[in-house]
Amino acid sequence: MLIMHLRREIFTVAPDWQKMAALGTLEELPLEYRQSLTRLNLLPLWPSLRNFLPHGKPIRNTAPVVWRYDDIRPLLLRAGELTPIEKAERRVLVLANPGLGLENARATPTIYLGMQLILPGETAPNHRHTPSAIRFAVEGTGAYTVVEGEKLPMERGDLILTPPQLWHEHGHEGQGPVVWLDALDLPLIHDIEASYCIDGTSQPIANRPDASQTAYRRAGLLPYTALDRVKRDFPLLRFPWTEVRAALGDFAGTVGPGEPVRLAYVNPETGAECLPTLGFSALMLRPGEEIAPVRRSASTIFHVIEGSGESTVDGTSLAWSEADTFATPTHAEIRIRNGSSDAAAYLFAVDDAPMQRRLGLYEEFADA
Ligand code: 1HN
Repeated sequence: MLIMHLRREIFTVAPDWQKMAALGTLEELPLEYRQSLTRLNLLPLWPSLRNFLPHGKPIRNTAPVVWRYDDIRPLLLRAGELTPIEKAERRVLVLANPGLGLENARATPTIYLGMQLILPGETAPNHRHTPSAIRFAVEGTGAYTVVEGEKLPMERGDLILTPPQLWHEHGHEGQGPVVWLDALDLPLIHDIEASYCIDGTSQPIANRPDASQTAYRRAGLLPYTALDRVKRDFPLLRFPWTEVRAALGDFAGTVGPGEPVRLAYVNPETGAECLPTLGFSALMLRPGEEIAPVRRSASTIFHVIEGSGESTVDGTSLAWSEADTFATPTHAEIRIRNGSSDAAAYLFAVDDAPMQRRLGLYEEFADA
């Protein structure tokens, strides 16, 4: 549920003394005092208070940055030659935000992104882990993911959920390379020292293939047995792009010009986001259209499914085309423009709004 938090700012006028008093610095403290603190594992708060708690807006190190698929693809295919799958488990190049330190492997403070390559006949072994993950198919055909015994095809633009602690493994029965985008809440789960995995043997394919997609095929229709039982956390595991694309096209006919044509991927039993920490949506930009989504406290990444165009993120201009991916920080001012005057563009978005909602701090701002 989207809750607007447009607060009337009636308590924000700072008293004069607060504005004038610069806080004390570390250097002002005698060396011997600082050393005593350090010896006892103590730290004075006031020199770093403004860093922990800046006024008005968070400090954002996340760079608005684009990763071009044309740059990634040859290097990923080369990884396919350099590193056999047994030596990689998952053959992935991580999309690391330079503003957050490349070695920290995060696209935004909460979102991990990687491009994964699987070659014909390869498998990526079965495991389950605490971070939540999704796969968004980028290129190729014939790959699949098995989640809790359910075999899910991965065709271009399909969204596959691998929810926290559920068994999952991948394989490729087709021809040519297959590439998908992985998105995980790994940065958060790792930072709270809660990230780990358990390896398993390959899952028997127990259910009918793609059963969840069949059972929840159409919004507004649920398996009858869903009415009188506790709602399931992850009833639907695959969202086929052919269906999402068609839904966006029809929905566009009901949305005024300049208003974002955007559909959220949700749990069909509850209508809530489909994973506990990350949110997923698909956007359509009509020919020549430019949109300015409302400014939000969440960080978001956008992946281009089809088309090309340009975005402005806090004043930084980012050009993008098919299969490119770009990152936007929390609280960012974002404009997205379709560069084509005769074809629609389609974007897939991943954001951390669900985790912010759970923490009670998600906000939308009326100033955009
Ligand atoms: C993972 O489980 C996969 O299952 C890919 O394909 C990337 C990155 C970090 C942690 C777990 C996968 C991952 C990952």
